[in-house]
Amino acid sequence: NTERQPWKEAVIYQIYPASFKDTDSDGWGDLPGIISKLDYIRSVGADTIWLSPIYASPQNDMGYDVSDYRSIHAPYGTLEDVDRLISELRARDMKLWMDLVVNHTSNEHEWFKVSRRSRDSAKRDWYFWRDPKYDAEGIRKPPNNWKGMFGGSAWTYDETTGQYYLSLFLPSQPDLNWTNSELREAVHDDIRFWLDHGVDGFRIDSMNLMSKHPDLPDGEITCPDEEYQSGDKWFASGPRMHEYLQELRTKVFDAYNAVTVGELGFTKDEESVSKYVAKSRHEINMLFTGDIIDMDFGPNGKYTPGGGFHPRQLRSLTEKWQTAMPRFDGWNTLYLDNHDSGRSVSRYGSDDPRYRTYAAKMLATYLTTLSGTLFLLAGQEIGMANLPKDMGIDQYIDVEGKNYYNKVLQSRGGDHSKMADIMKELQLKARDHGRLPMQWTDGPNAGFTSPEACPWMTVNPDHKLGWNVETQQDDPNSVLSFWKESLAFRKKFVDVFIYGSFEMLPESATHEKVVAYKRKDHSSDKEALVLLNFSDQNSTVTIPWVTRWVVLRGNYSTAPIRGEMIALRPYEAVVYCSG
Ligand code: ISL
Repeated sequence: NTERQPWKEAVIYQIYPASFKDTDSDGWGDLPGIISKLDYIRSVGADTIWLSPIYASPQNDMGYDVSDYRSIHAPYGTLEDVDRLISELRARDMKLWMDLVVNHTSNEHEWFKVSRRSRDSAKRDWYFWRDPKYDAEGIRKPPNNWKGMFGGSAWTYDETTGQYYLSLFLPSQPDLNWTNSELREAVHDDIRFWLDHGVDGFRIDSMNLMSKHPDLPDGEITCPDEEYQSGDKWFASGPRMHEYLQELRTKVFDAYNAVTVGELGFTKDEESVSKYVAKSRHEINMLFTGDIIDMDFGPNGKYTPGGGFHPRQLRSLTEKWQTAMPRFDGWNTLYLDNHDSGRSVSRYGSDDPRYRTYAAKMLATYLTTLSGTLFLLAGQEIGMANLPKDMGIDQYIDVEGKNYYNKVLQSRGGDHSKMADIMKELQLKARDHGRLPMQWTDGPNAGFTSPEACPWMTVNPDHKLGWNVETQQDDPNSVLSFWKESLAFRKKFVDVFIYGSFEMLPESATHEKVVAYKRKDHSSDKEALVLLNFSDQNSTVTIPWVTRWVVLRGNYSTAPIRGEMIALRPYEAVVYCSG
């Protein structure tokens, strides 16, 4: 795992294409917009872009419902635009990763249209079709009790043939049946199509759902009051999962030296994770285990009240993966934001104007001083935050949050005034926040689109208060400047921060709100200590040996007072180095 590789040192900038930059005033970001910002992305210190899906799609799930893997959703542009993007990236020594959404397609994909036509259709077996069940009263029921990821049953009834098809996400996202080898080959060909165009890597969406238990058994009844239950034990990391990944690797990715990162749900224990990423298994390069994104979920799901963030969770997950990956020769991903969640500064830091800059810089210090490949969501580098709390439910448009809100609303007699607890969760974690239009300027529509255009998603009004690229670009104290410096700093000390060893200081040795760890170069004595205060209060830590160390970096303009007792100011981050 200390073997140096460009992909391990890469900084990957995730672009949610609809929200990045619109050049034709339709309120929807596009490929020419992305091309126009490549110099900017490079200037931040990123060398690779990962595009959330840009394929043809009816956009029921913002492109995670693909209707044709080989063409581009028209508002984004054309295949020629992708070719131009690739050559512009090459000219800057940058790389392109695409999102690979092959656990399911859109119901408008030609494969599904053929599949649904008749029970003996040539592509019937490319999806999961099953007969209905009937209860004692003769009422038609789905083939099993699985709950869909966005609510309701995971099965959709189709009148055409009187059968149900499996749709773990939306009814318009039917699951592909990977046990069918013709389907697998068709998917392989579609992937090769992009690799031949020059794509360098993929983020594999819902990766470990691609193999299900062949019998599709009922999920255990854990919520007796609910009609449908979680079936994850049977649909996540199924028996042929590793076979499919090894096949993808040897038959497709290897010939192109493509790099892959898989999204992993449900089976996140060390042993399962090691099977995906141990180098010797030749499957994928890295994983998003997602547990860092799920830290503050409620006990019965993302938006159920009763969750919340404590730095203790981050301390233990960071220690777990920083120490586990080297053990099984895997490689970490580092991320705090993506398009499925709230902005990290609002969730794990603070978007209170008094602390926001410090908190955003503190989180940047966390991400840039750990071992792994670093992923940044567009806007994170300028400290973009969640929608303001005074915005009501009508500003939230994502299907996941809306479906959940409506389900609870119904159970509370349709009374919006009783929804404050759920609103609070949405304000922190709704997927909308990760999808807000990029804030380029303090002008109309934050410069995301022209002033007269209507952006597809609410623009956060805080772009007028300095939370935009233009304002931060020339300010040496801005979050943006801090990110640029932090990424350069990380590069300068790759042997410590990217390839070095890791040791977490226990909570008892520091402070409950302080995350503190040491990083050490394997081949020299160079050592660093990182102290991060996840609190809006001063947190005092006592680390006697650090009195001899020097401060390398921090997010306050002055270093904390030197001594055995270090009083960290709100959201302060300090990096010390031994000698
Ligand atoms: O969004 C989630 C939590 O808020 C996740 O449960 C998510 O549904 C899961 O991680 C799979 O996500 C991916 O596939 C979905 C798509 O909606 C997400 O945007 C994508 O990241 C279906 O393709």
